[in-house]
Amino acid sequence: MTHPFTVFGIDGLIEDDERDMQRSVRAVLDEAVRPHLADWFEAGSVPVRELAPRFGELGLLGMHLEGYGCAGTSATAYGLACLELEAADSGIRSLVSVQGSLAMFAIHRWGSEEQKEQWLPSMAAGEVIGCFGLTEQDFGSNPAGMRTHARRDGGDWVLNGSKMWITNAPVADVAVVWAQTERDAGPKGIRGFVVPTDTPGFSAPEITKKLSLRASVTGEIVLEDVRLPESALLPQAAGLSGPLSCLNEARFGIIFGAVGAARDCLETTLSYVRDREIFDKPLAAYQLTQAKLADMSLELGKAMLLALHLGRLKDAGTLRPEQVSLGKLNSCRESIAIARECRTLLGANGITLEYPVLRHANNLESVRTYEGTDEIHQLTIGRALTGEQAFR
Ligand code: TGC
Ligand code: FAD
Repeated sequence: MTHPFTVFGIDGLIEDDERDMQRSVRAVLDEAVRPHLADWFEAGSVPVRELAPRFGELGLLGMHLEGYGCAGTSATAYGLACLELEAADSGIRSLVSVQGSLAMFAIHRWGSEEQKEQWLPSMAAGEVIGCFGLTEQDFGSNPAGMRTHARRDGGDWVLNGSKMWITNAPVADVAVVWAQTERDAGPKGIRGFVVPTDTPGFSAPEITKKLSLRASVTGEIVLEDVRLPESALLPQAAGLSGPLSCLNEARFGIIFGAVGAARDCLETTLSYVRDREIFDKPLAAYQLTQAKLADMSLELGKAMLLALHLGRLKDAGTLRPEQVSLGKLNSCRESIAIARECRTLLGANGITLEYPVLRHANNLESVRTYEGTDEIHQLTIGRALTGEQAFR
């Protein structure tokens, strides 16, 4: 049996140190995460506080950021780590993405020196958990319309409003919250705040009954007269470009991550079809099966090539947001198709948690929705192609 990536010759495109890092991440996941995933998914809970320090030790939190206890790897290496994390479960990759690419990146890119020194080393170690509150109930795809607001009161800021669908909010120690600070300024008035979650007036009820990303904690953020000192404001970010710059980082991780989920589905399925006998011969020996496997391998390999190409562009400092959209759209769209097709080959076994494929397919429903839906990325690519914005 030859691995789809080997057919594509992907191995030669990955540096030795990147492959070593991938192997060590995979080994930790095999030991500490993979055996528990079905139970966590079924229970709808995940031990974030135990996992975060393990991931911190591996240098996975804020992995491609420089200084402040962060590993400072290449972007491509970070992407490959996301691939391994999501090959375990999208919820596990989400934990790392939200911590490193959203909460830590926001502070690293837009924070004051004091904020960086206060928060980043303990977040890199996984001792402090962060979350990132942008989305609101009625403002998901269109965060520019957010209602959460911050008003000046003497030297303080007072925050009121709510955020929805926030990964890790119920377990977080610190939240990066985006709020409107001016009545008539539109998106230009959007500013970011670093909010310790024990601040009076802050609460984060958990969202339950999810059918997707069950091995991940999701919550609301409710802000009722949350009073913060001036030093809580992210001084360098003004306007929507602040949060959107963070989304570029998390979307980049998903480009690789979703490929990992699809790889896991296809590896599981390749092994299954060789063992499964139907009408007295292996399922792998039927032409219809091989056609499915060939088509899935083709899309998986193409998605991986695109991810690596975009990773190298990011490392060269030339990656543009519309290129991130190309990758996020492609990886999510093709990975979910692969997961669903793999499920067909597993028959009834495919609907259980004994195999990871339907867990991945269900997770990928969230992954194709958060960090910009398929349609938002189509419109972003469309805008780059035509010069016309069609969001509004
Ligand atoms: P638009 O007029 O296009 O831009 C407003 C300002 O932002 C700048 N900008 C960007 N800057 C950095 N990176 C980008 N990708 C940027 N895109 C735009 C732009 O230059 C402008 O700057 P300035 O200086 O002129 O003010 O804004 P718009 O209101 O038309 O919105 C565009 C749109 C629809 C693409 C944007 O709102 C969008 O991306 N919507 C989707 C929202 C989204 O993805 N939310 C994700 C929330 S976080 C999350 O889901 C975490 S999931 C957990 C996990 O990751 O695992
Ligand atoms: P909507 O914006 O209501 O979209 C509904 C449909 O309308 C979609 O198909 C969309 O593509 C389409 N649509 C929207 N605009 C247009 C348009 N202009 N033209 C055509 N079609 C359009 N957010 C955070 O801030 N932080 C987090 O940590 C976080 N974690 C999440 C975790 C999970 C498990 C999930 C599911 C979501 C999370 N989100 C988080 C929220 C996520 O970013 C939003 O769900 C996402 O941006 C989409 O917003 P929405 O759900 O409000 O959908």
